[in-house]
Amino acid sequence: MPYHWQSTNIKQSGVDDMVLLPKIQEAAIVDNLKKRYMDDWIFTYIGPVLISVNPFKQMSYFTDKEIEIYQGTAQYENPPHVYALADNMFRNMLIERERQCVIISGESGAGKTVEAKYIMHFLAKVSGGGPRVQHIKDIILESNPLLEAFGNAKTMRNNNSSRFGKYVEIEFSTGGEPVGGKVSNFLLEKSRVVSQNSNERNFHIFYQLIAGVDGQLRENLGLTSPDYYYYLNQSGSYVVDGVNDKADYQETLKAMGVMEITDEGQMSVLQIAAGILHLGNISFVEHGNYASVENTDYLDFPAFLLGVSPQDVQTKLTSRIMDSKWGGKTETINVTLNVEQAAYTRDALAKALYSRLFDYLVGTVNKALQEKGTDLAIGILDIYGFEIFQKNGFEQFCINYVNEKLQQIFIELTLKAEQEEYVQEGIKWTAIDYFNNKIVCELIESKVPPGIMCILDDVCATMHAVSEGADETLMQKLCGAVGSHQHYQDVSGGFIIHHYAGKVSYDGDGFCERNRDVLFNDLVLLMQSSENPFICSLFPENVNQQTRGRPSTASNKIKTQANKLVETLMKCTPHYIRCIKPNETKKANDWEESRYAIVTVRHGPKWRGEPRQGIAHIMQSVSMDSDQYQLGKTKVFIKAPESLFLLEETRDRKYDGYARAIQKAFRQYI
Ligand code: AOV
Ligand code: MG
Repeated sequence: MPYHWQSTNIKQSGVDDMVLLPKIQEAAIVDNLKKRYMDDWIFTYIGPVLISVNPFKQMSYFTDKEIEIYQGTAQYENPPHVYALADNMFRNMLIERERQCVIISGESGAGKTVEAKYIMHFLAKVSGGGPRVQHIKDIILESNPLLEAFGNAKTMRNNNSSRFGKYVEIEFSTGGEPVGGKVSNFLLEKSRVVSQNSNERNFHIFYQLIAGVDGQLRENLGLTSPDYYYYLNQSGSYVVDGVNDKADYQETLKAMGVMEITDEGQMSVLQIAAGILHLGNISFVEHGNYASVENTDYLDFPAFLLGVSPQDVQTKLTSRIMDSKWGGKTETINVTLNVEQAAYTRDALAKALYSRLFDYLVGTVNKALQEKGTDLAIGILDIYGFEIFQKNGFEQFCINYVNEKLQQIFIELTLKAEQEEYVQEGIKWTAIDYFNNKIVCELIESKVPPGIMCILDDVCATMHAVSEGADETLMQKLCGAVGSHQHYQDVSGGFIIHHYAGKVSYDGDGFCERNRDVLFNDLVLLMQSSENPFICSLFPENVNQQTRGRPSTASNKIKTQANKLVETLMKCTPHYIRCIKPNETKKANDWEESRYAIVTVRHGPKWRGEPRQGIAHIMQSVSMDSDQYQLGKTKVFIKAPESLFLLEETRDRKYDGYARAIQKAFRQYI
C-alpha cells in the first residue's frame, strides 16, 4: 500500500533520492537535505545509502502504522525511511537466502544507536512466531537498555553516547522467525570509569543506582549523593537533560531479568558497581616516599561490597609482588608503591572489575540468545564514530583504526566493485581517484613490514616499567620504522596519522601502558580471594601459569576483532545508513549552515516500455543534464560526488568527485 502523504503531517519536499537531482553537487545536496529536514523529513536516499538527519525530536512517523505501510513494499513506493531499509534487508534475506548486514556510520550524536533500535524494532514487529520466538525478540530488544546502562554515558557531544561498539546478529529460521543471535562488543572505553572530562558523566549505571535504589539496599550499598564519589565528582556533571536515571534503573533491572540473571546475580552486579564507586574514594598520602591509605575507614565499604578483607585491599593497593632476577635465580620481592602508583593500581582494579562486568553482561545476552548458526541472519553494526579531540590518546587511536577498517570495507564492497562494473558494462569513464585507505590500515596493522601496532607490541614486550621511558622509546622506534610513511608524521611527544577522514595528532603518553593492559597478579589474587563466588568468576585466570609467548595486548585484541568483523561483514549483503548531525546544539529544527553531509540512487517510477527509453524519460522528468549520467548495457550510471563516508568528516576539505554507479535497482524496477 503506497504511503499516503496526506494522512500524515509530512509534506513531500525536495527529492527522495539525491541521484535524481539535476546536478549532483554539494550545494544541491545540502540544500535538498536542509529543505527536507526543515519540513520534518529526516530520511533521504543517495543511491543505495540511506541518509538520516538527526531531528532531535520525536517524529510522528515511527508508529505501528508506518511499520505496516513499509512492510513488504518496494522501496520506491514510499518515502525514504529506515523501515524501508529494514524491510528490504528482511525480504532480501528470505528471498535471496543471504545474510544481510547494515553498517551505520556517522559522527558522535548523529543518531546511529537510535536508527539501530528502529531496525530491531521493525524486525521484531514484522517477523512472526510463538512464545519462544517472542522471548528471543524480548532478549534482543531488552539488550539495548541493559548494555546502554553499562556502556553509554553523557559526553560533550551526545547525552547517550555509546562508549563501546557492537555488532548485533539476529538469526532467523527459513520462515523468517527470529530464533537466536549474537552480540559482539568492541573496546569499551573503560578509562571513563575512573575519570571523565568536565561536563561529561561516568557510565549511566552509577547514576541509576544512586537515583533508583532505596531502603535497606541503599544502605547496604552505601549509596548517597553522587558528589560523594571521587569517580563521579571530577566532572561536575550529574544530571542529563531528557534522562530519567530513576526510571532507567527499573528498566535495567527488568532487562537483567529478561537475560535470566538470577536475583542473586543481579545483587552481585549492583554490589560490584557500588563497590567500584567506593573503591574510588580510597586516597593515598605520601609517607616517606611511599604511599599509605589516607583514611583507612574508606577501606571498609569497598572491601565489604567486594567480599574481601580491608587489610588485603590496603596491602594490594600500596605494594606489589614482583619477580626479580638475581644471580640467575628468580626471586619474588615485595615492592612498595608511591602515591601515583597506588592510585594507578586502584584505578586499574576499578577498570578491570567494570570491563569484566560488562563482558559478563554481554555474555548473559548471548547465553539467552543461544546462537544457532543458521544461514539466515541480519547483522546491525553500531559503533562509535571517528574521533578527533584536542588531545587524542590510545583509545582514539583504536577507535579511529576500527573506522578506518570500516571505510576499507565500504571501498571494497562498493566503489571497487562498481568501477569494475563500469568496465564490464562498457561505460566510458575517467578513472577518478578515490582515496583507497588500505595504505592507512597497513600503516597501523601491518605485520611485514611492521606497522604501528606491531612496533607498539614489540616495545611493550621488551620494556616492562613505565619508568623505563617506554613511550619515548616507542616514539623513536616508530620514527625509525614508519617515519617516512606518507600518512605518518612525527611530532614531539607523539605522532600524526593522516586518516581517510583527516589528520589526527596522537599524544604518545600512556600508549604502552594502555596497550599492555595487564592486571597485576596481586589484584587478580585479591579478587580471587573474594567470598562472593560471582566476583571470583570474573577473574578465572591462573596467575601461576606462565603464558606461552607474549601476553595479548589491547591493540592485538582490537586488531583481531576488527579483522573478524570485516570477515563477517564481507559474507553479508551490505546496506548502509549514514547518520548526520545537523547542529552542535542538540536542538530540533536547527540546521547549521557550515555543516554538510552527503550522499548516491535507488528508485524510480514504474515503466513498462523499453528500458533505455524509460531511463531517458526519468532523467528528463527530473531535469537531469545528459552529462550527468551514462547508460550501460544493463544499468544506468549517474555521476555523483564524493564518497558518502568521507563527507561529514571532511566537510571543510576539498575532494575530487568520482563517478559513482548507481541503479542496481533500476533494472529490477523497470
Ligand atoms: P550516535 O549513536 O550516533 O552517537 P544517538 O543515536 O545516541 O547517536 O543519538 C543521539 C541523540 O539524538 C538521541 O539520544 C536522541 O535524543 C537524538 N536522536 C537521534 N536520532 C533520532 C531520531 N530518529 N528521532 C529522535 N531523536 C533522535 V555515539 O554513540 O556518541 O557515537 O557515538
Ligand atoms: Mg551510539
